[in-house]
Amino acid sequence: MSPNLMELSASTLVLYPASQSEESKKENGVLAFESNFPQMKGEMPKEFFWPSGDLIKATQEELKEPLVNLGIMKNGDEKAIANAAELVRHACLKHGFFQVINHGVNPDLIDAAYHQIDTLFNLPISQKLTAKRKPGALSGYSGAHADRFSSKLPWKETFSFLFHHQGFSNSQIVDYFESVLGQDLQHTGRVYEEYCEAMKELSSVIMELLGISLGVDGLHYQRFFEDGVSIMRCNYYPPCNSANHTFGTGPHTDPTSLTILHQDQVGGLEVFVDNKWHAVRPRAEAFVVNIGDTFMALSNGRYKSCVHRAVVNRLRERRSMAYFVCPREDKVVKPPEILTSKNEERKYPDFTWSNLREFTQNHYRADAATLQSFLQWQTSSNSSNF
Ligand SMILES: O=C(O)CCC(=O)C(=O)O
Repeated sequence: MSPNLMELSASTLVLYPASQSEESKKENGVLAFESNFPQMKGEMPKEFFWPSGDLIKATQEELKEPLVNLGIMKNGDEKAIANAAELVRHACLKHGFFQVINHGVNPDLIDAAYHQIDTLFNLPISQKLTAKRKPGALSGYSGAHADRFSSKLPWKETFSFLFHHQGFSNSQIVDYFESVLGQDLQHTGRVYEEYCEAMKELSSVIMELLGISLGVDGLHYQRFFEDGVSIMRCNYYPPCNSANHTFGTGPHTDPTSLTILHQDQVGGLEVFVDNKWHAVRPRAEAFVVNIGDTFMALSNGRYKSCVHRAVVNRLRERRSMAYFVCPREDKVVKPPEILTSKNEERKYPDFTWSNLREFTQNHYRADAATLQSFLQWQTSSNSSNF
């Protein structure tokens, strides 16, 4: 078994606001993390310190990821589409990161979604905890992921929720927000409903381009994700006195298929390429797109799911919004035949997103070796079932 298998018996860090009653501490049971707590103003709690081996600084060189103009996908200019596909192909063979511009998402909607991050994370901790993520679940509020880990905690708060691509009402997110946070959050839910709808459209265009870039029918991946269930995550990184000793998000690859991320202008996203950490320049007009482990398998290992991380800032808070595209959970993940027919071996056996999700949620802390470790785990669980 890999040494990185999760500490399932993680003792939970508890950082309660001084004002919180003993009663409600017991009721909430687990963690509360808020940078406004008096405890967080002084020395950083030891659970947030990362080993020095992990704290390697980024080079001065920014990542040279391409800026792909998606406007050309609408007007059908074949030469322009072929050029864009070539840019994507080159980037995905090397590291799996590119940015998209002229993506068609209304900038006012992006601003509104950022505004709602403030609404969410400014809620009183008691209210945030009513939406606390349950063990093994994908949705809900999490402070520093201390419900899952007991060390190397990330300096952040997150709020995640699911978005079904089809078969659900157009108030699925409003309903979720109301159910976990109450009626006051109806507007927040409406903004994210619209944002996720826009992300779904955008992901479909990117899937078409990825298909073309791999020489696969442009509709193949679009169809594969048609009935998927994606995950939307709002990240809030408070300023941190000990920024050089911790991370906002530790080094990891995304086990999901494709990530479409918007980061604010503070900057902090970094990618590990050619044995160095490179910053990804924040661009208000662009979305950062990266390949996840599941898409790496769908491309038969051609496209890279790269290790990335987010650093925190000593003085400024930072926000980002990540939309993780995922297939329906029981869909079998395998590359299209055209990618394996030319004497090219299958790099990975069939698996379902639901199995990989379970592995990364419950058994393994995502890192560069997630996919390989998952496949070993899957093989050993299958053989122990005989
Ligand atoms: O905030 C960022 O820039 C990166 C976030 C991220 O990698 C994640 O949420 O998985």
